Amino acid sequence: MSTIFDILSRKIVEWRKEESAIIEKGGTKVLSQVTVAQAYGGMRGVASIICDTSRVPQEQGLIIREIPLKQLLDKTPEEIFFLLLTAELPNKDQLADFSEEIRSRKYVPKYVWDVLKSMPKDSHPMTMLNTAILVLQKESVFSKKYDDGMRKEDYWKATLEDALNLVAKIPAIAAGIYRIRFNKGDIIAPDPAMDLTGDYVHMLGLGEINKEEFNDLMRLYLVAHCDHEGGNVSALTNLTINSALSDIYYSLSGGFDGLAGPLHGLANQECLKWILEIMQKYGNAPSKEQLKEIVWNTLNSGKVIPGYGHAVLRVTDPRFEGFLEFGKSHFPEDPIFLTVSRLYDVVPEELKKVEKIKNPWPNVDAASGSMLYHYGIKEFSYYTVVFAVSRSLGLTAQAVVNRAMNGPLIRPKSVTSQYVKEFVS
Ligand code: CMX
Repeated sequence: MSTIFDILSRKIVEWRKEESAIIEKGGTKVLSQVTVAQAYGGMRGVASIICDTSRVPQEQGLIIREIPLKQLLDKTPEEIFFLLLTAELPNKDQLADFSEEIRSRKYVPKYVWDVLKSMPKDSHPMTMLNTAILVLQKESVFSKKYDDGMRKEDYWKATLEDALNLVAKIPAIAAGIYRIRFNKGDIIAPDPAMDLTGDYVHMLGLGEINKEEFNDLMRLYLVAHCDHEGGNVSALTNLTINSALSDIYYSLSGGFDGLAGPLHGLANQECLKWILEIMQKYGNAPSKEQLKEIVWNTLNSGKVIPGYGHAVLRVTDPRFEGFLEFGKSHFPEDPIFLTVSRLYDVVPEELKKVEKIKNPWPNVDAASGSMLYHYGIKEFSYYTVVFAVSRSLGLTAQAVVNRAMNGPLIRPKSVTSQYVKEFVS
């Protein structure tokens, strides 16, 4: 049997050769240019970093290791994590071995719970998640081995150890945060036999729900949010921090600090808050006219429509479509889901009327919260934590690949406004 370490050892030799050949052949070619507007505009569209785990063409949405997300919606998070790391889906034996690697690492030390339980009762769940990851940093294999003089070509192995430990523990931490923060009773211990999704659902300890159906939703949720190429706020932050050889406990919690912003992963919380406000005002079945009115009220008050628009995408997000399909087949009559679907009929047409908005279509956050709400997770400040459980797969995989490829210190050049003023004149 071949472990994930053996599989990657073989692949990395090839990947390193390929990279050297690319740089040797075309190292001086111009990949992208930067206009003054792009320098002032958050570097949109400037191709200047390498990310091999996934890509997001603007007319297609997420493609993981050259497989479109839509073809992966029936997979498990373990399969997706293996794919992100190795560029191949696992066969049956590889999956069994890889799943066991993860299962054996899922136990969370008591000191993490002590810290979480002593945090202020009104801490945001994302603050609790990032605190827990930082508290765990003392377990970093990378940091210990680095102090012991680890060789550069072995950095990826220590990073992979950290990645497996983090991905295995984060569902337990996330479930524990749910129970502590929202007074749901004692923390529920992991079940040694369960897979990542099943155990997360088990440890959340939701009451009377259709467990099988919720399990399937959670599997879909953890697959759909796993990665979104390398330039978004959380991925770029993770890359930058990790490039200083800060281990992935530091870089992942830093990336998740960015995910906690309302223009990024917190949009799912904002979106459900907005939908509940709409329903409070107009009842369970707001008409299209009422929805148009609320869209314009929101825009005119200077706020964004949460869950709509994207920095890269120019079509409906396939992740949104995945959730829409799930809702249609499992709870088409749910009033919140109905409002989500009706908003999809109304919002894009209205946003198209606002010239500056480049993408009027929904992103993943427009539907994801309504799914969790249906199964009883009504505390919407928790939603970004579920996003983060999934995104830990992509961000840790990106870090392993970057260390394997001896990724450089990230250090773009900044210029002053005075410099640009003189440059343009
Ligand atoms: N509602 C209102 N205005 C919007 C908008 C929306 N949904 N989407 C974009 N705009 C505005 C921008 O705020 C910007 O206005 P200013 O020039 O006044 O600042 C203008 O349109 C141009 O923006 P853009 O080029 O179309 O989009 P950006 O790359 O700047 O921003 C995003 C992308 C996602 C931050 C933006 O669309 C947005 O704020 N959407 C709502 C929040 C959201 O759903 N975020 C989740 C994204 C997915 C994720 O990361 O999880």
